[in-house]
Order: sequence, then structure tokens, then C-alpha cells
Amino acid sequence: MLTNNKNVLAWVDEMVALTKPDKVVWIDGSDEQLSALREEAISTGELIRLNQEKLPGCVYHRTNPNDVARVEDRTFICSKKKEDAGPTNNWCDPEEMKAKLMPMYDGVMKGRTMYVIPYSMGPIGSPFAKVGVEVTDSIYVVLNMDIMTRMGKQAFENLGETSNDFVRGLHSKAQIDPENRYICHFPEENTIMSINSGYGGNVLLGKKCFALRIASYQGKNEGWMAEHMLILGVEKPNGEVKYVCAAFPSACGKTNLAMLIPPEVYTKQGYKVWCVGDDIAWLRIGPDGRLWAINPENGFFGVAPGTNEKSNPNALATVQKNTIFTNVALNNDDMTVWWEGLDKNPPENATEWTGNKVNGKEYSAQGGKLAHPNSRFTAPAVNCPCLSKEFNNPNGVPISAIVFGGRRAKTAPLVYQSFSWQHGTFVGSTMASETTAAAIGAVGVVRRDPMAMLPFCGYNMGDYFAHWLEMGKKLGDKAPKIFHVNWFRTDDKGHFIWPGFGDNMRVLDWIINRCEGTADAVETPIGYEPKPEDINISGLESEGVTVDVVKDLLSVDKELWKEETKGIHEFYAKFGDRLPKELNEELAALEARLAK
Ligand code: OXD
Ligand code: MN
Repeated sequence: MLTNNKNVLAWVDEMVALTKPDKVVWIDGSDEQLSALREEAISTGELIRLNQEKLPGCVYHRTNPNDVARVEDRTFICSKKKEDAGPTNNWCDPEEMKAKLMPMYDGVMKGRTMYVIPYSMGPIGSPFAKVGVEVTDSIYVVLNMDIMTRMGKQAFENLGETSNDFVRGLHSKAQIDPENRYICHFPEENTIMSINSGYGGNVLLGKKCFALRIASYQGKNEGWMAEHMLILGVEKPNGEVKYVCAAFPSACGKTNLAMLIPPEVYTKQGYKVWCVGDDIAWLRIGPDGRLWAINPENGFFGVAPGTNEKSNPNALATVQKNTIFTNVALNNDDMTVWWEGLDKNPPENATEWTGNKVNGKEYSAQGGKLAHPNSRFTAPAVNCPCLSKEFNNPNGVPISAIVFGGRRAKTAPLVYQSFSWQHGTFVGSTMASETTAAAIGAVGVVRRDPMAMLPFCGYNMGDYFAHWLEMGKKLGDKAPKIFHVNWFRTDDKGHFIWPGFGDNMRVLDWIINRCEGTADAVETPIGYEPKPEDINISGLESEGVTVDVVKDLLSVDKELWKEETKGIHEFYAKFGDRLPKELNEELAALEARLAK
């Protein structure tokens, strides 16, 4: 036992009595303990050791093919009242859900070991940090939590003997039965229960479950915010660093933006970009009245496919050591890993993510991919060549700008700035992406994903919007400026017009200049836009980007926007009287501007 906290001890006792493991192991986080667990998992085949010369400290894991992604339809917010979960969450009465789950957990760890994982989200001792305890029957979970959180006995340091302020997480792989898979949150009880999955997003309970769903609820009650946002710092030639948070729906390139390498026209002048986080931000108002952010995580759980020397060299460098790869392909010749989009040379002698050996050129996995499209790397933040030196700063970093983004072929321009915090909240609440041909289903369907939090908000999103407005009132004129970007505009042939990746720095540059009051803007019905010539396109001639192209990227089609407002009305209607009136006022104001 690593703590005298009576609430932790009582809860662990209760979990042991319920799941009846053969053995209980408290995870102190020591190297000896973790390497013994790694060896044990390798000996049972749960993990495969990769080439230790080429990929030192790296291991490989496959999940069950029925268990490769988050399961939103089996994710529940179990608040006492249904209205408190809101129209965008699956809800179940807490007692009813427990009545369903308890028999499944009863004796589920017989013949297994229970690992008790203490962890801190946020640097230990930071005023932002929160403690969690996850009990699990998976070594894979222990080793991933070690990378993704500050795990081990020091996490208990600030809890004392009597505090009850820790998040309880119960996980069991059980039988990995998709029919009985549940990811349940009890925000009013600081509790998460996950069963029948071994996939990261469902089982690394510190991440989406705690740091977003439970934390968003805590943030509303305690006056702070938990957001699905990357955090980056742009260092200017004079050494000053400006910090930006950005929210994009899952798989829209947050990790790439967080680790971007600016184009030469910027690096030559001395610009640098530093990564503070790639997925989650916890934001608080600091003693100076500004908004400050930490990344509560300690590593990256990134999507592997598409990561390469061009799209994200920093991520590629990050995963060269002490990394866990999940559901990528295995090169049997040298025991290294491969995924679609890494390079153009899939290994001949490969094992697919499903575990099948490649037979000739035919891949047996559905979709014909060697690596699963949602295959992942779990890599320590310290490996990242562009990790911000403020990464462990307990006070976080001050935020100048908040950026929202989606994947829109036509509607949204390359970038625009909201008129105010309230208007920015409106912009975030109406965020949307169009489905692409890469996913099953109709192409070009607009899916609303407010603040990229649709699957991650642990309470009624109407109340969540109200909390955003409230935070804006508290911040007053110290509030960060709010922007919207769209890297995904397409031409008539469906090709992306904007080169994206490192060149997104050119848009960040305008955003920062706006925050500093050094760039002009033009007022449009939807917000402030750059003058086309204020987007630095030097060096983009070879990509065919001219001032006229930028003009086109910034164009606002009023007819499309009128359509857009109809979609927003429909979406807002779901929230009934929980939708703050300010957002309806913003919608009416937008309509009035479009009608002019
Ligand atoms: C996500 C993730 O699904 O970060 O958003 O894994
Ligand atoms: Mn995410």
C-alpha cells in the first residue's frame, strides 16, 4: 500500500471484494516494477518486444479486432437526472447502470492480478493537478498509464489521509465482449467504470474519461475548463513565446499542428514552435486574471497512419524509443513497425494488425490495410524534440488565442476571428466537420461537434456553453481572442487548396499578430478576416498559392452561410431551454448580417 488515505484504501478494498482478484499489486512506478511487468507481458504474448537496436524500449501490442476504437454508443454519462447529461450524451440512471454492471464485475478478476494505479493528471503539486486511482487487470493499461500520466506513489503526495478528491476508475478487460462493453461515468461520484475493452481510449481512464468527461463536470462546478485542445507556443525571433490552444474534432490533425515545424521563411528569422500538449488542455484563470493552461497528460496517444517525415517529423522522432505501438503492422524481418503513410515501402514479410501474416500481396484485414486506420503510438512527451520547456511548469502557460477548426470543403474560410468572446463561444458551439470518403456513410454530411467536445463533455452541453460564457465574463478584457480555421477547403476537383502542415504557421502568425494588435482585419458577416496580402505566402509559389488563391480561401459565400444557419437552428433546438439565450442572439445577429 502506498498511501494512508482512508478513502482510497476503503475504495480499493471494495473493488477487491467485488472483482476477487488472486493478487493485488500496488503500482509504485519504480523502474524495477515496470520492467518486471513488461517482461511478464512479453512472456505471455500480451506484448511483443521490438528491435531493441532500432527501437530501444519499444514494444508492440494488438487488441482484439472487435476492440479498436472508442465506442461512443456504449459510453454513458450516469448523472442522477437525465437532463444533466443532456441531449448529446447517452444517459442511464446511476443505480440502474450499477445494477447492470455489478454482476459483470463480480469475480471478474478471479485468476487474475489487480493492479492499483495511482496517477496525477497534471504536474504533481501543480494547482491544476488532480489525482486518480485506476484499478485494472491489464498490464498493457499499467504500461500505457506510465507513459500518459505521472504514475506511481508520488501521485498520492498531495492527497493526505482524509481527502476524498480523487477519481475512482474501475477497469476490467473481462472477456472483451463487445455486446457487454460499457464505458460509464458517474460525474456526481467521481467514478468511472469500464468493462470488456482493452482499447486505449476506453481503458486509459486518465485520458478521455477523467481528463475530459469527469474534469469538464468538475471544471463547471469549480470554475475552470477541461477542453479537447492542443497547446502550442510560438517563439518569435525576439525570444518571446505566445501560447495558443486549438480544438479540432478527433483525427483532424491536432498532433500535427501541435508539433509543427514552421516553413523556412519563418525558421530563417528565428521563429520556433513548441509543443505543450496535443489533445487536452485544463484552463484556469490565473492570479493575473489571464487564462492559463496545462496539458494534464504526460505523453502522446497518437494516430500512427499518416505520420511521416513530411506530415510530422517531430512525432516520428518521438516514437523512436520507449514507445508502445498498438495495431500497427509488424515487419518480421527486423521486428520494426509500419503503417500506411509512413513511406511507400510496406514490408514484404509483414504481419497485419490483425495478427495475420501477409500472404503474397493480399492483405486479409478488412479495408486492405496493413495497419488499422486507428492504430496508435503511446510515447513519452519527453521524447518530443519540440517539447516546450514549460511542459512541467506547475502554473501552466498564458493563453493568447483559442482556435476552433473543422473540416469544411466550402463554407468556412481559411481563418476568421470572432467579434468577441461571446461570439467566439457561438463559433465554437457551431463547429462542424464534413464526413469524408475515408469513412463509411454519406460523403459531405455535416456533423456538429461543438468545441470538439461532443463525445467528451460529461454534462449537458447547454450548460457547458453557459459555462464558457461565464468564463468569458470573468476574464473580461483579459480573455484570449477566439478564431476559427479551416485547412480543408477544396477546389472544384475536390483537391485541398491550402498546403497545410507546417504552412499552417502562416495562419498562426496572423492570429498572433491580431492578438498583439499588429495586423489589420476586414469585417465580414461571420467575423474579422485577414486582408489576403497579410497572410505570408512567401515560398509557396511552387505550391501554386498566390494572393488570389488566398483571396479565394477567405471568400465567404453568403448563400452557403444561410444554409449553415438553418443547420445551426436545428442543432440548437435539441438543447431546448438549456441553450443560453446569448447563443440564439448571436445566431440572429449572424442572420441579420448575412441578410444585409
Ligand atoms: C480522440 C483521441 O479520439 O485523441 O480524440 O484519441
Ligand atoms: Mn482527442
